[in-house]
Amino acid sequence: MAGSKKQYQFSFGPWNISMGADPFGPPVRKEVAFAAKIREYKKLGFDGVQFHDDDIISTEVGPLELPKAVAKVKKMLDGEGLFPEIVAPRLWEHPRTIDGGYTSNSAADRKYALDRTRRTIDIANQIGCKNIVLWLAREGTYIREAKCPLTATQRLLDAINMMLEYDKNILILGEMKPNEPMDMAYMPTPGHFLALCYKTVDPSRSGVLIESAHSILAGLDPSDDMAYALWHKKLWSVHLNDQNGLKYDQDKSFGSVDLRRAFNTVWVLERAGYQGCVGLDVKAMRTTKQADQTRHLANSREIFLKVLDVVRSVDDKVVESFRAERDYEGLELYIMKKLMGK
Ligand code: GLO
Ligand code: MG
Repeated sequence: MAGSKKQYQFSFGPWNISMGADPFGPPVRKEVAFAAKIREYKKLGFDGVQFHDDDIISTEVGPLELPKAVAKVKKMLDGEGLFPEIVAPRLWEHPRTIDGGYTSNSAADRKYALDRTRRTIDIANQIGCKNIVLWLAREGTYIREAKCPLTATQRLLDAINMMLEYDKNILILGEMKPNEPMDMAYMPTPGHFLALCYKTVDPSRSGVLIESAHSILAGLDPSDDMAYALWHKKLWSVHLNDQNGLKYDQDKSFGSVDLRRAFNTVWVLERAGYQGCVGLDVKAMRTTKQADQTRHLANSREIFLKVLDVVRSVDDKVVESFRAERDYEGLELYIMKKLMGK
């Protein structure tokens, strides 16, 4: 959109500064204390913090001590001039969620998931955040016969309705991913979740967060997934990153694999007047040294802003004339030259 000069706000989660462990090897960098991570945000040009419930307070903290513990973190954010962008129940680490949370076959485990979600909403309220993100990590199966998929769909809808009724101010943002940790997820794509949004008790408070790597893992183009959700007015946050083909979830720096895909992503967000934060769910390489452990965040932000410059230099009239002539060879070269700075 020529002339538009929207200022984007950037966010990431404390988990994006990591110790470099992978399934084949232990940590390779020292742990960074939570408070020290919070002090990195502004230095790196970020304003928003993405949280899991237990990033804010440990699950051990009882309901009576909860307000005081949350207030401590809120004070930390206020002191740094940061805002909490999202809070997500971390429903994939606890022994009670081995077989999923909301879709578990065990009634006791489903109760744990719902109780923990209500607690997450309480935490979000106290820290001043209305965006509740649901990454449905273990809501799927390793073998398809393990659970009833019809029951699972209903249970997911019931869980979301419970949240919307529990607090009339929150927004639910589903973050869909087709696989990993499970072999197959029940809601593999944003499109699946969007269909569910319209069946909830409050579709106006039900939407999505889309992560680039998750779309790529589903064989979809992130910019098309985002455009589709934007058209529905339901793209309320993004996790921009990159992914080298169909393998484990890589969370590479934004644009580092496919710059043209990054261009199309930014182009769509910019043209649609996307209002949410630019979340960067990126991971440092295992080889990264301790001193460089936040470089992937700064780099991803810088790449986004550089790609934004390219997007803003695109002349809509030129694009339209190529389209009108059905000259897509010409249009392709025009875009490629923009990307090459020629
Ligand atoms: C994993 C997800 C994960 C979520 C985060 C917030 O693949 O991308 O990092 O974004 O836990 O719910
Ligand atoms: Mg993510």
